[in-house]
Amino acid sequence: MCFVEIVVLAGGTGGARFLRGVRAAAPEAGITVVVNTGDDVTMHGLRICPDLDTVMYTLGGGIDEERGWGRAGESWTVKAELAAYDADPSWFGLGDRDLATHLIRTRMLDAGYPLSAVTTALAERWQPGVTLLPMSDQRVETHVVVPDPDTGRQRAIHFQEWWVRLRAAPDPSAFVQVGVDAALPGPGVTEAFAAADAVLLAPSNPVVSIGTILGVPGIRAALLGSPARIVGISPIVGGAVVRGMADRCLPALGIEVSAEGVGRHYGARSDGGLLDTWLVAPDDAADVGGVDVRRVPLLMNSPEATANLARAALDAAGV
Ligand code: FO1
Repeated sequence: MCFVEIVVLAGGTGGARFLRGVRAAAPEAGITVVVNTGDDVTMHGLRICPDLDTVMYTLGGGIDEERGWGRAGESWTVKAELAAYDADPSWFGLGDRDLATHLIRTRMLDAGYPLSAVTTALAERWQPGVTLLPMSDQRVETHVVVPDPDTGRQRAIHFQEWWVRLRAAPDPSAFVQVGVDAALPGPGVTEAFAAADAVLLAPSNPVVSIGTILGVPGIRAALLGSPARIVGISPIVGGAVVRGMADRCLPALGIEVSAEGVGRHYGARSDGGLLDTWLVAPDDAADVGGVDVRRVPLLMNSPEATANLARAALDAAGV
């Protein structure tokens, strides 16, 4: 195989796992990951980038496999000390090892380095084997519109508060990307799509991960202008999410919680949508007009299964 350039759009845990499969299925390829930064949050004065860290740790061998986020072998001493001071927020899991990443990132951002440069610097240690590109160097934060428990009035809270403190319990009526209008595609993002031989939409949250990336002005057009085929992998299997809470996000956009619903939401590239091919689980129906739908095992429950899934996606992309 000649040198192949693969571009993957990804969010957190599911996207990171899928990327391990892509790396295994195409060890000679150049892999560039455009990562969602809408989940980013500032807490205790530190800038935290959950999806960038989850991909970096997962591919760098530092992830806590069971949680799917944060560092393996973690301890929570600082978190306990903060709680002892009643320092809010105490509901977010800041691990001692993980804190080093946030301290370095915050120091570099404060020194004026853009997030993309910070990400490159952090990845030096972890050697993820892929190029990590934040979707934007400008801050874009996902906020969730939910009814206020006391007044019932709609109010926007940060995604992390909804996702972690409230466990996505309140029904969201909308997701807002704060700052997106002033955001530009991160350095290297549009170039990556132009040079791509394959573009993959990882089985990440279609609303707050894939949707947030594509909401950055210029990214959707760059994606659709790519010479590569665009292959998506359904994050919904058998009408349910495999992991995460995409099922709590989809209804807010009127998207059916099914492989077919998400496929139709992404739409056919020939019709102004995103997809050339849509991969769904063997038992899932997915009649998505204008899209090549293929049934493949989607459960990433072993390195082999994950590599096979990635290989199926790359086959569909023709690489
Ligand atoms: N997810 C949780 O469910 N609980 C947490 O306390 C938590 C802390 C956390 C800290 C750092 C980090 O990088 C991720 C963390 N996550 C936590 C996951 C995070 O909320 C989600 O992974 C993404 O934002 C969605 O993909």
